[in-house]
Amino acid sequence: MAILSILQFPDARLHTVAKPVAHVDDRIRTLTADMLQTMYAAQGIGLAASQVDVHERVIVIDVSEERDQPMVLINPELVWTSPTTHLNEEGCLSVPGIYDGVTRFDAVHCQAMDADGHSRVIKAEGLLAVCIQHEMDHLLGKVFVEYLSPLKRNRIKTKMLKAQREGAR
Ligand code: K1U
Ligand code: ZN
Repeated sequence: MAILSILQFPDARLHTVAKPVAHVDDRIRTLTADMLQTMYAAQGIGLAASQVDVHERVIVIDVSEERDQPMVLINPELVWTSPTTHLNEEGCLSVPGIYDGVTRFDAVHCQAMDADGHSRVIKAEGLLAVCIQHEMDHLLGKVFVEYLSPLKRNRIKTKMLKAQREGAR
């Protein structure tokens, strides 16, 4: 297993639209194992392949307290969304240190394949539902700051570029 490098906003590669996975094979299983290790090392609850510069529809999630319930979602699709929404505080491993409110469906049903290539429907609410929606946005090339006002987004962009310049010194 390996810890992968996470792209940082405003890296243009974060806006790439991911392609469906054609075959769940050992290459994809290695990718999901590496993504889980990367997510746990970064203390995240989710990670999309787009964030590690792999533009295929793969997500890993673990919202459990004990960090012992990894989920792998390959080619995820929302097959049902609740009629109600909620404003949730979100963070992102590609925008470290920034937290803000995003409106999401309260509950979703998501069809996806697991690491064995078996298709299943995940019925999610609460933090899991929020995380699935956040990670599926990444696969569409969308970062959560794009829901914020242009003023906020530009401030975040300036702050991130400054931090990246200082970190590179
Ligand atoms: O996609 C990512 O960058 C991972 C992201 C997922 C996420 C967090 C909160 C709401 C929606 C989606 C993170 O894991 S950010 C890490 C973090 O700060 C956090 C961890 C647990 C709960 C809330 C935030
Ligand atoms: Zn994110």
